[in-house]
Amino acid sequence: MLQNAASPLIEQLIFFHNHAITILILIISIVGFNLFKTTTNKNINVLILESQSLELFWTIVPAVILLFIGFPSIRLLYLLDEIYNPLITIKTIGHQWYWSYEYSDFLNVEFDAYITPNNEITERSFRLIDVDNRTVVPINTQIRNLITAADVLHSWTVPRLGVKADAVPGRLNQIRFYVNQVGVFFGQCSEICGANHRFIPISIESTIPKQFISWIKRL
Ligand SMILES: [Cu+2]
Repeated sequence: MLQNAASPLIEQLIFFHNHAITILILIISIVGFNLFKTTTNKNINVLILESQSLELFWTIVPAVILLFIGFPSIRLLYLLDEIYNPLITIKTIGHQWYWSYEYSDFLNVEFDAYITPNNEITERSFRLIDVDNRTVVPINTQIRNLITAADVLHSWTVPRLGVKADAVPGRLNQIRFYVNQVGVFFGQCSEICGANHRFIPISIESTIPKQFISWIKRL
């Protein structure tokens, strides 16, 4: 099941997913119904096998359906790739096995995020999915994330924000997100990166800009 959207783009992606599934269900129902009809009725076979207009119909209609899937899909593809006037840039580096973050817009703001060990769990943290240093971002702000890795391939993923980008050593990948609600959003490394691949979660905490600034000052 898809998690609730926390950014406009993943909202659009979920909407597109539902749109495509609706078309899929319609096709399966209509084709299934006709298959059943033609295999159980002897006379209808003659009608279907010798009908020119029917052939024309089932060539054109799927082409039109493909356009209805293709155009929204291409629109989203380009929207996801667009970096629109980011206010903050975060640099994310994947390591075996932790993530490190740099806020290059501020002086000396960089930290490592390791998974919270089970014996350090409090009522404010989450088991096996939370980190010791959460990545704090302000809400309603365009944020650019530059992603790379120091050793092997990793993948930085946060489902509720609709972001997933490979962290490749020697290469800088770029994504953006816009969090439209206050909260903590979790993700996990999505590229097998070794023995502790499962133990490098991602937690993004979004707050109001005032709290974000006091967090930056405390670092
Ligand atoms: Cu991994």
